[in-house]
Amino acid sequence: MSSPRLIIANRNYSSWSLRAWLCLRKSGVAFEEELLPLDTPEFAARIGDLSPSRTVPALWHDGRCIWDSLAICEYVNEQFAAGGLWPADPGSRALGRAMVAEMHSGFGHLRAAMPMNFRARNRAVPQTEGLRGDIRRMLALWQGAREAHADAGPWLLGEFSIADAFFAPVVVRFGGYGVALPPGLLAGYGDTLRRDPDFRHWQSQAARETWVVEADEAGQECDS
Ligand SMILES: N[C@@H](CCC(=O)N[C@@H](CS)C(=O)NCC(=O)O)C(=O)O
Repeated sequence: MSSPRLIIANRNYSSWSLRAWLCLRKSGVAFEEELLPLDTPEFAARIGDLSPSRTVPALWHDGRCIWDSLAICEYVNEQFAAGGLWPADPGSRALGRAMVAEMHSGFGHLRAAMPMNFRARNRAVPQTEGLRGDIRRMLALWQGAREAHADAGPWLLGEFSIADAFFAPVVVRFGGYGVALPPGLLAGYGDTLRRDPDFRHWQSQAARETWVVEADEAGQECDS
């Protein structure tokens, strides 16, 4: 078996890359990374050979290309984590999958108004009804998951799972856009992520990045 190779984009902006990368790290498998900076001639020149959808992340392994973040997380779970990136309990697993699917296809207002940017500090955006609704829904989703799994560990479903990989970028956004996590289980959940060594590793690499996409100033970095 060859070692997997993950194609990612800027660590500051690419939330979909972060999700796949976190799952690979948590699986413990050794993997290579190749970073293509968004909005650069290098990205335009290389992406067609590396990802059929022309998006990142893309995972290459044993001659296969998996080009979507959720499909990558599920592949990593099967191939390198012996299923350990989902809880053993079928109900918890189903909840996690529903949460991740909702993140992957929903939260349009939040994704449009609050793109992930590790550099963002105290950003203010118009508080539309749609955005407020997405934030309420997000917090309710997390609260329900934490309440049901508080005895099983500090992550959303107890132990770290794909759900945590999927919501990590939202914790980052809430930090940059001044959305406070309510005290108790959710504040604790934010702390769990921010203290996690793998998350911190990504964050410290993001801090060393120098590329800035033009959209950064306008808050339109990446559909994340
Ligand atoms: N549904 C895809 C979305 C991936 C996506 O949109 N990635 C962005 C970077 S975060 C991208 O590659 N954009 C390409 C571009 O802007 O040219 C997934 O989950 O992997």
